[in-house]
Amino acid sequence: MGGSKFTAKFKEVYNVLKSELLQDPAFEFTEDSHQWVANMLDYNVPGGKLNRGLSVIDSYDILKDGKELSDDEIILACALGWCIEWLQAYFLVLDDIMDSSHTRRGKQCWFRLPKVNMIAINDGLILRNHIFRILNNHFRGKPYYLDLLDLFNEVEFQTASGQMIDVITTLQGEKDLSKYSLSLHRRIVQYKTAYYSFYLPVACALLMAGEKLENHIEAKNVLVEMGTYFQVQDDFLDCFGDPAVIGKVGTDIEDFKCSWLVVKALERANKDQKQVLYENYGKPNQECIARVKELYKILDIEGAFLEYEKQSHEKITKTIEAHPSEKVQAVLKSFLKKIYKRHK
Ligand code: GPP
Ligand code: MG
Ligand code: MG
Ligand code: MG
Repeated sequence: MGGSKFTAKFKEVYNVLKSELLQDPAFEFTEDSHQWVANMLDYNVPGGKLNRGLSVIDSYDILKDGKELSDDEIILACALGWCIEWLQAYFLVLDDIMDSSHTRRGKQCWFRLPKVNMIAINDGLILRNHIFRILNNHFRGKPYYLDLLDLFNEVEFQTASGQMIDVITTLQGEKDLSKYSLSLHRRIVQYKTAYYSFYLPVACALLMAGEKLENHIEAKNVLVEMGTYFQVQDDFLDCFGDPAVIGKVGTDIEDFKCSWLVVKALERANKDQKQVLYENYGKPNQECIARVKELYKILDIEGAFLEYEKQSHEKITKTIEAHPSEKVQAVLKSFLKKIYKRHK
């Protein structure tokens, strides 16, 4: 997990954006609402790994080929990075409600706070709207403003569609678990995770650098591949990660999720072992969860994951090295380095 030389500056820009949003002339804040939004932002926006946000400025820096960035460029790239962190906060607040999760980034999920509860849904909407307030404040008048709006809208649509198939697939799974397959899993994670987590940061940097996105389809394909790999890691960590490190307690087994782990387990299981899965998967019961985890151990799903991780890394590296532009190669490699063999 390589650090970014822009981390300190990036964190400063959060405070600037937050205070701009709290002085938005389109709304007359009362003391209570001012306090609510300030607190809601601090709780949900800055506490993650910041990988997505920092990738915008890291990528932009590489695209500028060693030329020193001006203060203005740094602030703009950081603001765009924060728009992605705001998008992520918005998704996570709502995802935790849908997944009945308990913890996130080492704290109670926002909606679990008694004073918040379903107000979290509206907070999700506020977070979403903040993105377009920030874009309007800082990018209106830039030649790529319209492209940015289109990009954020398209990626949000793809993510919500991915989330839709994530949640409706569990209805299928409840009827017949054997329907879960690698191709179904791939489709879900491509849409729910890869576009917003991997393509979006690099696409933002490309637009800032004056590039047209239709000329970067190959980079997009590699980033979607990386995003898929990233979500397989997320599925693995949901079951085998250390909650103290990943900051969340997994819920995929009891939630009946079409996780990479259950798909692999179905692939490897004999008839009796499949029966164990059918009887215990998707039940909110500690003993059932423990049975499923025990079966994952017996089937060496961890070994299957390590093998997948190695092969996927090799394949992505080869694809990157075949890319015609060395600058784009460097952007993609720096992103891959941030996530390879991650534990959180
Ligand atoms: C990750 O799934 C996907 C998202 C956070 C996108 C949510 C999209 C919405 C439109 C709400 P996950 O549930 O595996 O993530 P985690 O393990 O972090 O809960
Ligand atoms: Mg979730
Ligand atoms: Mg989810
Ligand atoms: Mg997960």
